[in-house]
Amino acid sequence: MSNETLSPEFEKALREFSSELSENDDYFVLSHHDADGITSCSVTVDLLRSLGKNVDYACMKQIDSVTVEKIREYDGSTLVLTDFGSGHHSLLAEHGVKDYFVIDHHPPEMEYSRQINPHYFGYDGGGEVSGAGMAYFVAKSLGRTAMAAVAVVGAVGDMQDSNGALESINRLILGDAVDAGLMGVENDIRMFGRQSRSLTQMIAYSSDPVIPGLTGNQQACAQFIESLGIPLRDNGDYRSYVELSQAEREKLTSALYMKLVDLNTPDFIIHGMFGEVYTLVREEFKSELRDSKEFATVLNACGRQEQPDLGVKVCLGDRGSQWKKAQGMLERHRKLLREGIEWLSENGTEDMSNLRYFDAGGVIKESIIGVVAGMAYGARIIPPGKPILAFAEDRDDPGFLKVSARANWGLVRRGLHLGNAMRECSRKLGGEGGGHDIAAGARVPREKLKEFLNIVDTLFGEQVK
Ligand SMILES: [Mn+2]
Repeated sequence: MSNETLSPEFEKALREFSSELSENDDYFVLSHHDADGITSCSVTVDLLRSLGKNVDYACMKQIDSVTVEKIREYDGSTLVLTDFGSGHHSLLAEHGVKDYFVIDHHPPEMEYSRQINPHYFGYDGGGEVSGAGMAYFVAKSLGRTAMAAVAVVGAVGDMQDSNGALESINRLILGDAVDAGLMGVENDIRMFGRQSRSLTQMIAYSSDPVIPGLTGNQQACAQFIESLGIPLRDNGDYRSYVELSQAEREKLTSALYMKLVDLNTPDFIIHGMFGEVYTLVREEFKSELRDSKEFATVLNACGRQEQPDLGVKVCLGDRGSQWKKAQGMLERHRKLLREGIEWLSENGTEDMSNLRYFDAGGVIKESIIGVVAGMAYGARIIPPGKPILAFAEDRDDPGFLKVSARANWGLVRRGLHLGNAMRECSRKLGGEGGGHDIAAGARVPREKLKEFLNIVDTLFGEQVK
């Protein structure tokens, strides 16, 4: 699977960290509420329980001056922060939180003795290892490897496979998951929904790449698939991609490939469509949990609707009542997304020189507005030539707006970096922000909206050559 090994320094630090971590009896694991955070929490809870410890846990959106007060309530247990914490030491200290452990992959704010973070060992937490991966390495150093596949879901949830495959030490975790018979790796089309979506939905809702004539148009997709002699249904039920025979898969993927070539789509976009897909082979056929990307979406749906604990229970193995509830979260998540996209197609976006934006004024919740923007962008409800900025009310502070920014690989290739732009521009106006090149976010004072748009517009113009 991989020639990668952990550096001896990293191995040693992991051993020291985990032996100190395991000295106590009662723990409280606190984690971020996205897919990587939920999986980080699950891997850590599984480890501590396997060691016979008492463990409670929670996941939340962020550590800030408000939520930090809640952290103090867990006095008495040993606090373990996962997938966040490395950037919060001074905040935690200011609020009297101490003696906590941190397992994180975000750039650390400062050295701290009970912290394990890949940046100190030459690994990039943005692409080489996720929060869940770090939790996995901690667990593995204590002999626990049962959660390898869940850790891979965390990495995929953090988009660490965006170059077509997991890289670097992420592949060690993948290798463990494969060796343990938990996961399968195939080279195939990397569209979302291979397990649980119908073929037409899979292609119509694909956001990267956009396929002119197909994206956003289920009817055209149905015709396209049928024209290849591939039946859409089997006994009346819509077929998903994983139900196709090998010959049908090849027919479909090469037809999509040819279509993109005919449309003069740049090579790197076509290449990005193919790569590794990670299957949790012990999960039920056509279940969302069988595909790592779809699994991550289930977890995000739980987190965004403030039920991250359901996600943790699913990761820890519940396939009964909690999984049922999590499926309900996914349904509702999809419904909210559909409604958001409908609102957007009716109301449209505002156009500036180097960006488009919309302000949903509270109609679309801040927790899903970024996803709505990304999907609408993919479906060409928003034209793909410029990045999109979406504004929503900040639930915790009405004086602020939440900004979600989305772009595509074409723009990123030309130099666009949304994370840098969000960080720089929001800071200038008394806000905060950051993120990836292709997806990022920020908070800005509400009365500075126009000013923010202007400086972002100018910066994008400088970034994109
Ligand atoms: Mn993460």
